[in-house]
Amino acid sequence: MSLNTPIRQEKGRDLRVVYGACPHDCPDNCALETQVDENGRAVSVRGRSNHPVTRGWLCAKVNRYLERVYHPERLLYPLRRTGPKGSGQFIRISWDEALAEIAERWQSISTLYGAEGILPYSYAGTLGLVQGAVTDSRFWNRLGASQLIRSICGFAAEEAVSLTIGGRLAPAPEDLVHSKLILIWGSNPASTAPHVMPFLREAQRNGSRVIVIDPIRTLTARSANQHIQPLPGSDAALALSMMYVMVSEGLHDAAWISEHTVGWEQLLPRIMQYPPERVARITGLAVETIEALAREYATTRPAVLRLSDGINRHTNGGQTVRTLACLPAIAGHYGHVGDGLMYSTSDWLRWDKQAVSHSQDAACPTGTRSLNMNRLGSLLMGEADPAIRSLYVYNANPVASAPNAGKVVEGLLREDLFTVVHDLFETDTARYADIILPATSQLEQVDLHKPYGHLSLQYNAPAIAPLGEARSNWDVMRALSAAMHFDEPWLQSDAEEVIREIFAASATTQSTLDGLSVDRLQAEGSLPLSIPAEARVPFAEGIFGTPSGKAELFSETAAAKGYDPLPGWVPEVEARPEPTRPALKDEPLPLLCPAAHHFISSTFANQQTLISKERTPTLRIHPEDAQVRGIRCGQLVRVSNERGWCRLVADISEDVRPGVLATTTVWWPKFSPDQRNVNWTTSDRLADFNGGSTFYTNLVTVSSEDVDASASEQQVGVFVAEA
Ligand SMILES: Nc1nc2c(c(=O)[nH]1)N[C@H]1C(S)=C(S)[C@@H](COP(=O)(O)OP(=O)(O)OC[C@H]3O[C@@H](n4cnc5c(=O)[nH]c(N)nc54)[C@H](O)[C@@H]3O)O[C@H]1N2
Ligand SMILES: Nc1nc2c(c(=O)[nH]1)N[C@H]1C(S)=C(S)[C@@H](COP(=O)(O)OP(=O)(O)OC[C@H]3O[C@@H](n4cnc5c(=O)[nH]c(N)nc54)[C@H](O)[C@@H]3O)O[C@H]1N2
Ligand code: SF4
Ligand SMILES: [Mo]
Repeated sequence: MSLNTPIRQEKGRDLRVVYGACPHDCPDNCALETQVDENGRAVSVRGRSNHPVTRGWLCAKVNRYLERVYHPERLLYPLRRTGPKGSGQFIRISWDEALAEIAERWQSISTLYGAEGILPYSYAGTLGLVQGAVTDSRFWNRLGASQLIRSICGFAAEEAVSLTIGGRLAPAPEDLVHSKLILIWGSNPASTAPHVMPFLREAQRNGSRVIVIDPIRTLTARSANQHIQPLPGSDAALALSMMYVMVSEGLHDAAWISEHTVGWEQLLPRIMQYPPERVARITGLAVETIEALAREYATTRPAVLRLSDGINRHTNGGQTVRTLACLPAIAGHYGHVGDGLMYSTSDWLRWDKQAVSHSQDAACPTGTRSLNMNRLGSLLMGEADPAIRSLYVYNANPVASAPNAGKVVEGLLREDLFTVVHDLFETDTARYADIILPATSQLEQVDLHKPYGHLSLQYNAPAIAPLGEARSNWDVMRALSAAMHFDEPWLQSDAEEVIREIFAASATTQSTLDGLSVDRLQAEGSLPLSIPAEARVPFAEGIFGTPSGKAELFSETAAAKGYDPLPGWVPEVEARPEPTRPALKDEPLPLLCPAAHHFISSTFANQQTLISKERTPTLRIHPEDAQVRGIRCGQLVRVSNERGWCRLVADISEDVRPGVLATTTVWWPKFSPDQRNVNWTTSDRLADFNGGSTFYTNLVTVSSEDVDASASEQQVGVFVAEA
């Protein structure tokens, strides 16, 4: 089955050890080892000790991976709907029946209306090359289905970083120990990239300072040397004001700016519009806090700025990230060990696009339309023209995780929509399916993983046989290709062959693959990318991947796309007019809904042990705001706006500042009060850049009054019982 299978003696038994990779949407992309007993059952999943970032431990979620793999509610067979949509009534059918029915429906849609009437919807289930990227492209390109714009997570930020520094290159987590100042801006690695934390601690032990800038007192903020709590959506103004202070006090790096940037003259007048006195009113921070932050960042060397995608999920998120990406340039913090912008390492290796997708093959129809996944509900409800007649969901749970989820449900209830869901579990989305297909877990499939948070590649060999009749994403694509009579060899090759093909094509242009091979990856599991020590610091030679080869403070490319060519701040589309004034009782407040510690989006949010640790879907509200509204701690409150509502358990807390609300996500609607979660309120409006998502631009009113008291106590009983 797999090549990397050393036998180890443990507890008197011979256990086979299989090397793998964590498939989840997490920058750490841990190297795993699974121990398998003589009956072919996995008995443990651990982090590999010789990996430079995993270092022998896994997070609170994947430590419990076997509970997921052997979960009693794993889907094991294909199912067909028998009751009304959403009723959860299904009967078992065979794979042959399921594939034949899907192929027949899709052939008929293609003939009558065109294959663009079929939309594949997927995102973060697995980030693997085969079970993600190849599955996302090959079959759909051949079919001529609508293309999905994969914008739900970091699309605005990726665009902003590319426009400014020309690519996603970042220092590796290990290099944080060289930083004297680590500025963590709108990012919560203690929960979302936990393997960064030991390096932060080591830096702190060596005397470095960690400053967290986040409206919420997160787990990361608790252990920082300083926590700065601006109002949401105000960060670009804060960064511009830091530049103002630097320029006013002569702390900017004029020599570096003149040599390595374009657009300084144009940016300067913009900076001058952001004196700390003005920005104190925008951010809710003290003038002294802004000044001190600017001075410390400008004068501490090396200083690194860590960003992740959280901060980009606002209507002004693209410009926020673009402004933040300019900060290191103004201070001369690019190109040295321990400095720079720590956003993503994705572009150290770029897979050959044609080998992945075969989109240029003659068999693939060209010019197919692209639809933005953030608009799923609206697309299903008429925005797409021609209409979407069939939806194929895999690697995703949009009823839980998509914005404006109420509208997604409305769309899924359409009688004329043929929905297929491929997942490991009967998610809230699967309940609306006409056909459900069972998916394999990572222990049951082959894949290759490129990280976005470090510099090693991970091969995932299958450790156990598929449970029941579960099939991997790519195996389903191959089966659907056969059912649709697509006979191109690149739709038939198995996962390992696909990996070999893409690896070989990519190795001709990617020097980071020098000396690596698929054979070595299979044998060793994980290998560092080939990056010479002197090339490891991004932009050390002062050359950026932008059109000018410099850090672009002014960007012609941005202008050509219709964006402001300069970094800048605009208020969010939904914002309080006077955000620093105490909020009145009925006044809507901004609600942030970032990542939960024990889930990854909605993945793991159906495991009882992890649900118990996360306790209950809460609304963190400051004591002053709770008092005006007469809200008690532990009470079920209603959170609503024009898009919808949900109910959350009030957690009165100074983790949030007055006028700001927070919850954590993503809870499964079916395990939430009224079977709905916070995404019934979040917006499907698109961000300023690249059609990005805007989950965190969300004004809501909070009230306790319209909740029926007895129902409320009952529900709180259910949801707080495990606390
Ligand atoms: N445990 C866990 N790990 C995960 C995930 C998960 O759900 N759970 N999700 C994975 C995925 S898909 C992703 S994209 C990453 C996300 O990784 P992160 O970006 O670290 O996660 P988020 O929680 O989305 O956002 C980080 C922080 O940004 C803050 N923030 C939001 N708006 C603003 C703002 O306007 N200004 C400032 N300064 N801060 C703001 C939030 O309060 C939050 O604490 O994590 C991945 N890892
Ligand atoms: N309120 C709110 N909503 C958010 C966010 C937020 O911060 N707040 N974050 C957003 C972000 S950053 C992201 S990336 C999205 C993620 O949104 P989604 O991509 O929808 O992620 P999940 O909700 O985790 O759903 C992934 C599904 O894939 C399934 N899966 C896992 N592995 C496989 C596999 O190999 N094959 C198949 N077929 N299925 C598999 C899992 O069981 C799970 O049901 O959520 C977004 N939603
Ligand atoms: S979720 Fe992240 S930290 Fe946890 S095992 Fe996977 S890669 Fe590692
Ligand atoms: Mo994400």
